[in-house]
Amino acid sequence: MSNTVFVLNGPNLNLLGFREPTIYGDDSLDDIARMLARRAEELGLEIDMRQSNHEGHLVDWLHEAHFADAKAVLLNAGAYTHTSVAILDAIKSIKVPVIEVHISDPEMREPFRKLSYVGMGAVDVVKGLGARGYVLALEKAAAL
Ligand code: CA2
Repeated sequence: MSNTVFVLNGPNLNLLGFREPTIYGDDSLDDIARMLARRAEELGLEIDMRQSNHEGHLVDWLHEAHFADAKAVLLNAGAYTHTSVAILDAIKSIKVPVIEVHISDPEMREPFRKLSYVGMGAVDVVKGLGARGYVLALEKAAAL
């Protein structure tokens, strides 16, 4: 197994730090990447972080994590969390453990965010902790 942790981010998360700070906070995805890089160095891990607005990219990257023998995937699939059977099937088809991450707590929001297809395949979830939830998820990945 490699020491690389894939951090995959779904639709609209490229806007983090620029819009809706009351829900998602002030940190941008680049800020989160810097936090993760610092902690990863302490933990002896490598980070491969990506973002896409396209569902199929997330499916392809989950497969890539498998073929790269990644240690874990931290996955914030954005709104695809609540809709994508394709992403659930991809999670189930790989042997790399996936940790679901959300900045907000979807369960405390609109009813349609209560269902998580990602959660049906993930080994763990970190939600509602803002950007630092990614760091906690990395620590969980390190302990797997
Ligand atoms: O809380 C999370 O991390 C979410 O995955 C964010 C998704 C939402 O659909 C999920 O229910 C929970 C939405 C990401 C949208 O990101 C934006 C960031 C800044 C401004 C607007 C949208």
